[in-house]
Amino acid sequence: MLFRQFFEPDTFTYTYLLGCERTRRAFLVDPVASEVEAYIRLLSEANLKLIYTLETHVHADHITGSGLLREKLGSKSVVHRDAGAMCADLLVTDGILLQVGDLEIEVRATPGHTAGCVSYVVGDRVFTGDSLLIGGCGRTDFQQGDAGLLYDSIHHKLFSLPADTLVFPGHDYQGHRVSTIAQEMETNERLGANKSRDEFLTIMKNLKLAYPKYIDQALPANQACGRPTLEVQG
Ligand SMILES: N[C@@H](CCC(=O)N[C@@H](CS)C(=O)NCC(=O)O)C(=O)O
Ligand SMILES: [Fe+2]
Repeated sequence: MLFRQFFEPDTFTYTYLLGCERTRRAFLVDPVASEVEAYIRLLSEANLKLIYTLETHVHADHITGSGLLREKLGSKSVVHRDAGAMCADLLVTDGILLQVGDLEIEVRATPGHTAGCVSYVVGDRVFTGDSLLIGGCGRTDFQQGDAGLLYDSIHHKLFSLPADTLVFPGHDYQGHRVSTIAQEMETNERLGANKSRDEFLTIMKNLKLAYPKYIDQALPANQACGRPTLEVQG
């Protein structure tokens, strides 16, 4: 398997490229609009065809590159049915399996940060978006966020994965690049060491985070796959 982690420093966003070496088919997880040319360059250098862009959710802090990549490369965008992005090509639900060459992708619904959050399991790794971050988790104070639901999603859908599963998050604000399920179960400040649901709810209620700087542009743009003006023009 070909694997690459990209970092967009303005919004601390991670994007992932996975490719099948045999068929040269590939997909991206959470592409960022401003980085599309870099993805296209790498795909071309590695002789890979982009099949899907997988969104873990409708992002509040940056604009997705899924619409631009669809226009430039013909890739299909994938998002959960409840995410609120009807511009996507495939609307998926919990348990759906997608195949890209020899790579199998399992969709696990992990709502809580938003109503339409999913994680994608590919072999020994899971792409958790903002559901489970390294040492933390996504906030739950907008986009139908629900801290109780997030606790249940993480416990039932992520902490049930094999302990050595690699955790690749949608963001990291401290420079961490990868974790494991075992590491998060032990050391995650909000969820680790068997923290109770009530303890988690109290932590989430008292976060007092600032309003994301790009949310007013990002949400409407991402509901149109990052291409709002084109959607209006039809
Ligand atoms: N300072 C960032 C914050 C972005 C933000 O709130 N990110 C969301 C994900 S969309 C989050 O859940 N962050 C978790 C945290 O900051 O602990 C901004 O203004 O864009
Ligand atoms: Fe988010």
